[in-house]
Amino acid sequence: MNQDTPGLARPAAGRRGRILVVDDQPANIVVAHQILRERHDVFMATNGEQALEFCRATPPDMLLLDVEMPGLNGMDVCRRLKQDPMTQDIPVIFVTGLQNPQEEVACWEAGAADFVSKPVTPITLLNRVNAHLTLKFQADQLRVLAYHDGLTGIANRRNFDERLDKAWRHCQRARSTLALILSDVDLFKKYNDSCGHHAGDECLRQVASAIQDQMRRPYDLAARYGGEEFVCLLPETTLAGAVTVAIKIDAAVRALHIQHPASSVDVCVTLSQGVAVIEPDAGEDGERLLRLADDQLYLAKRTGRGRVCA
Ligand code: GH3
Ligand code: MG
Ligand code: MG
Ligand code: MG
Ligand code: MG
Repeated sequence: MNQDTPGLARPAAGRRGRILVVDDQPANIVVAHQILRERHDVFMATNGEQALEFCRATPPDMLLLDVEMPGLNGMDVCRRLKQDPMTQDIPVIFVTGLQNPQEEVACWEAGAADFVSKPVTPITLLNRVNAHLTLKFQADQLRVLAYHDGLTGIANRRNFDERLDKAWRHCQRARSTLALILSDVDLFKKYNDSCGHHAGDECLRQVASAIQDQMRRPYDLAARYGGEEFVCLLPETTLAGAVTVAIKIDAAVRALHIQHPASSVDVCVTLSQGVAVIEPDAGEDGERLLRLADDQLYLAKRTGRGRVCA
């Protein structure tokens, strides 16, 4: 089937999907591959364990899943995918020879996005796949928009709030410390006044990127906290470790050499930073950690700006 086949729906932006076809009978995989390969990248697994492993290692955009397989059956696979935050958003279309309504109910309950019955009609399979891929791509795009700052592209406040909650609980369980850095651009109102808002926006983009570059571990998060204020969340980090990161951020921002003609701190843009660390306690949430870091930030401002206080 080519692009112009009548009745053929196109997925969002004509993007190719990564589709995992899971079936214990290789002949069924071959049929699906022939139908999908022109528009999508098709991967295959011949049992449930293989499918789960593939999804955890390199999450596909969609699964076409056989119901009856030896070992883990399709419903088991679907249930497990839906339980894991890493894989729960992957749509699952069951490809089934079942005629039994109770089994259909069980598939929906396991988290199916849709059904296609065997033997498959090529255009029906392709249209179902394209329709669900479109939804998946749009949902992915919405998540990116909802969790990232429009100006700088780094994580936004909502993203940070959710991650702070998770990191708090993680460090509480692991009995480790959680560190936080608040970084505020010095005399930024004056920067805007002397260089213009457009330059101000560009300055924030560069500062955000310099801060982001200092996040070296997968669980570290840099976010725009608001206005000209940024926050870094560093799980399982000591105060000394976090201060080291703050000093690197300070150096990286100075190294941008963004001229600040109205600054009394330096000839170029600088940050004031407050660092705090806490051993998360069951009785509270991240608010206290934020307050502690904010107190240190205030101290950095009061004692001359362009410095790190902890
Ligand atoms: P301080 O050193 O005490 O932090 O002084 P400041 O001028 O940086 O702090 P203040 O809170 O007085 O001003 C922050 C300024 O940041 C004012 C606001 O217009 C500017 N700002 C906030 N968000 C943006 C933005 O998205 N783009 C631009 N260009 N400016 C912004
Ligand atoms: Mg089978
Ligand atoms: Mg400021
Ligand atoms: Mg302010
Ligand atoms: Mg501020």
